[in-house]
Amino acid sequence: MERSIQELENERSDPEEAADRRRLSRRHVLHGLSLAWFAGFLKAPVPFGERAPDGLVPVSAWAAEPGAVLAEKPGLTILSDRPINAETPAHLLDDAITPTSRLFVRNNGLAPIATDTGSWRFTVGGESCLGPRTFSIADLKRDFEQVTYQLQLECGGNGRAEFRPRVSGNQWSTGAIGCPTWTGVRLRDVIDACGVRDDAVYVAYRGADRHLSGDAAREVISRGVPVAKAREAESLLAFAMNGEPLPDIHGGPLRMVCGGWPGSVSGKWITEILVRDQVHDGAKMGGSSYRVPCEPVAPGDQPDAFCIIESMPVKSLVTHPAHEANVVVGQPFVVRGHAWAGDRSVVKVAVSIDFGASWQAADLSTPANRLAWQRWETLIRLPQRGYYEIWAKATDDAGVSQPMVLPGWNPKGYLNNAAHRIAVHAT
Ligand SMILES: Nc1nc2c(c(=O)[nH]1)N[C@H]1C(S)=C(S)[C@@H](COP(=O)(O)O)O[C@H]1N2
Ligand SMILES: [Mo]
Repeated sequence: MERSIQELENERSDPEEAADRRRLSRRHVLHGLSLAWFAGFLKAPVPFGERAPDGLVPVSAWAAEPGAVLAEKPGLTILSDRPINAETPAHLLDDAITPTSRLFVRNNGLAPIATDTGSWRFTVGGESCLGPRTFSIADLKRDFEQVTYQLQLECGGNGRAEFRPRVSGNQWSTGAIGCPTWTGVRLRDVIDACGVRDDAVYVAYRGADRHLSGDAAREVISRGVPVAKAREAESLLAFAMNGEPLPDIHGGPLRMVCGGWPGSVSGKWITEILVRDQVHDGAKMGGSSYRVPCEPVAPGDQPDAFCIIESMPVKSLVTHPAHEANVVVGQPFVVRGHAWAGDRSVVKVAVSIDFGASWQAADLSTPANRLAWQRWETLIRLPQRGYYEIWAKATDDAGVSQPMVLPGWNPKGYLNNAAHRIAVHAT
């Protein structure tokens, strides 16, 4: 069906322009398509169509191009292969705990060549560290308490594909999120082992990955978090994921994990931890990297000042049924997914089958621990044959809900937490 929609699209516009649009945009090749036109195309009714906002593009028309596959992660969509970046379709994120084979991959450079756990060493230093130390993975395991938490990891650019005007970078749709379990030691225990001076401001990482240019002197990415975030009980130096040694592709043998913040603070292949007396100034801490306008700007405008992204906003996914599923008219079926809210917790998830005109509350579970996503579930019944969209919207403990449309445009396309929509067909 995707193909024939694209063929129709080609017919009604300049082929070169259409090809360009397809290349540029994976989800919005059909800008301006009306729901009425779509109903005609489907040859099926759109039962709540009259309630839909004017100009709404049906989610079923967001054509996704089939991607190549990663051998160890079947079903993930590859967005780029150098460096490797791959995201997870929503229905493959249905597990309560994200299996390793279904966790997205986001690399800014090339993974290190050698990641031998036995010989791995990293240092703890920086201006505000009294006595720099070097540790092996065995030292960490022996010297510090080992803890396991389930922690969400979401790329700051998750949802970027929807921004208009379009922004550069990997065109993530909804799949740069996962919530596996992580085992390691607490970052605070490790920095305390070097002795933290009172003037400490930031805790940063350096990693062993290689710059795409091949220039060994160029840093790929080196970010961090304020001391208060680093000192939280759940902020880890992790050497295991889902009970197995941390895989190379996810930063093995050692990575930082600071749940609820943009994934870029969770450094992979850790070679250095720095206790800084200033806000860290490593690669991708400045300019528009992982920063958003301090004050909202009009789409396409440059802001006067950028602010570093900290906690991620409230968000949710429908992980079952799969997008484009067929269901039986009148028969109740389970709709479920996850919701998460950065440093906050989720207090409510509501689901709509009539383009947002009415909402029903879902059952919401408590998280496994702080900074873990929460499962939600509800029963839905579709009254008559036709095309429906299921929309899910979460609200956090500060009363903030997801927007229905794209939130504040920003130059790098971060923090899109618009409500997730899937298509279902009742027959
Ligand atoms: N050393 C290093 N750490 C890194 C990155 C990287 O490119 N190099 N990418 C960051 C970004 S932007 C994200 S979203 C997460 C992705 O982690 P994952 O690939 O394990 O899913 O790792 C972060 N840590
Ligand atoms: Mo990221």
